[in-house]
Amino acid sequence: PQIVLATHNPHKVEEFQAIVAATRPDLTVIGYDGPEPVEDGVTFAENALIKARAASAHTGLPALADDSGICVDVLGGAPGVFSAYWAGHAKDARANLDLLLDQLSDIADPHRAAQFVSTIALVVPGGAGDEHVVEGRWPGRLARAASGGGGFGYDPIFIPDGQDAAAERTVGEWTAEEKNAASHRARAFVALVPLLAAL
Ligand code: ITT
Repeated sequence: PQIVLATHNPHKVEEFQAIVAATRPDLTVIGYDGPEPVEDGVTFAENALIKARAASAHTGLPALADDSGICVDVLGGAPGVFSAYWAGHAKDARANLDLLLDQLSDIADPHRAAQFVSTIALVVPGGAGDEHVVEGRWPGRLARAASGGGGFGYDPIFIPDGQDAAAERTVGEWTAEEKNAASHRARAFVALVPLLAAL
C-alpha cells in the first residue's frame, strides 16, 4: 500500500521513511509536492490535520502529516507551533536556535527543561473519511551552545533525558539511527502503528 507524507521538509521525509521501514516495510511512503495549505491552527493537532487533509484530498491517497516543535518550560511551552519560524518567516534553523539560546542565556541548567513534540495526523479518504491524531513527546533540556551537525532544526541544542551524565550529547551529535529509535517522531509513530493496520 501507498501513503503520502504531507510535508515540504526533506528531513522529516527521511526520518519517516526510516521509521516506517523499521515497522511497516510493506508501506511505500510517497512525498507530496501539491499545494501547501495555510497552517493557521493554534495547536499541533490542528496544523497536522490541515496538512494531512489537503494532501489526501489532492492525491486521493491516505495521508500522514507531522506538525512538530520544541516546547520550553520556562517560556510557557514556546516556541511550540511557532518553532519553524521563531526568528522570522525565513524559516532559518540557525537563526531560530540562536534566538532561543539568547532568550535562555540567564537560565541555569536545572531550569532549561524542554521537550520535542511530534503530532501526526492520519487522514484516510473514502466513505468513512477516517481521521486520527497521535502525539509523541521527547523530554530533555536545552544545551548552553549548539553542537553537532546531525539532524535538523533544534537538534544541535537539545539534550535528551536519560543519557549518562558524563557523556551527554545533543541530538545534533547523535546518529540518524539513534535519533530515529528514540525521537518524538518515533514515539508518535508507535501510537500510529495500530491505526495503520487497516491499510
Ligand atoms: P512541514 O510543515 O512542511 O511539514 P515544517 O518544518 O515547516 O515542515 P512544522 O511547521 O511542523 O514543519 O515545524 C516544525 C519545526 O519544529 C521544524 O522546522 C524544526 O524547527 C522543529 N522541529 C520539529 N521536529 C524536529 C526535530 O526532530 N529536530 C529538530 N527540530 C525539530
